[in-house]
Amino acid sequence: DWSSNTISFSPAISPSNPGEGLKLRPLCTADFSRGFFKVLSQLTKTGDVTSELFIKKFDHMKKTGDYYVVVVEDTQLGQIIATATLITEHKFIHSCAKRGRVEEVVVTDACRGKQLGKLLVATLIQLSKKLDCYKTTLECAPKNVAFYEKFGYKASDETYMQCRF
Ligand code: 16G
Repeated sequence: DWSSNTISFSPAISPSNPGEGLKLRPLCTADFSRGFFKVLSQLTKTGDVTSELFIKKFDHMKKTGDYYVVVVEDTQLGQIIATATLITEHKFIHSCAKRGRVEEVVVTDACRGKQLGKLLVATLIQLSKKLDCYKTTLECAPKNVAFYEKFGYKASDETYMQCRF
């Protein structure tokens, strides 16, 4: 079973079968012209990113081996409709373990209600287990807490802090 017992999909979908006319796969450079940034812009400010800058960043991420950027493509339209990223952070602690970070989970507004967010997060949690991460964490808006709790995420007793520049 690819997903944990506590997560169920109705209708049944899976990474290899995400829904009619849809494909779940790793990000590729051609996705720049398939609206990848339009999807990201529904989460936060993306800034103006040229295809050159995108490719440079993509190549850097790929080289590290620690970035798992997945997308869902509407194959009919040739458009990206959802994305999520797993990053593995390397540690000396916990016997030189890895920590998983789930980032940039976004489903384009017109395509909500197809369980795609759930599918992406379940897929990345499964992947982080397979990669032997000792934990996986994320930050989210208060309105999304209930969504992530379904996967076993709990508010931590640690306080999330940030410095913004
Ligand atoms: C959310 C995202 C995070 C993203 C941030 C961007 C998830 C689970 N969390 O917290 O990955 O980096 O928004 O917000 O998708 P910012 O532009 O304010 O940094």
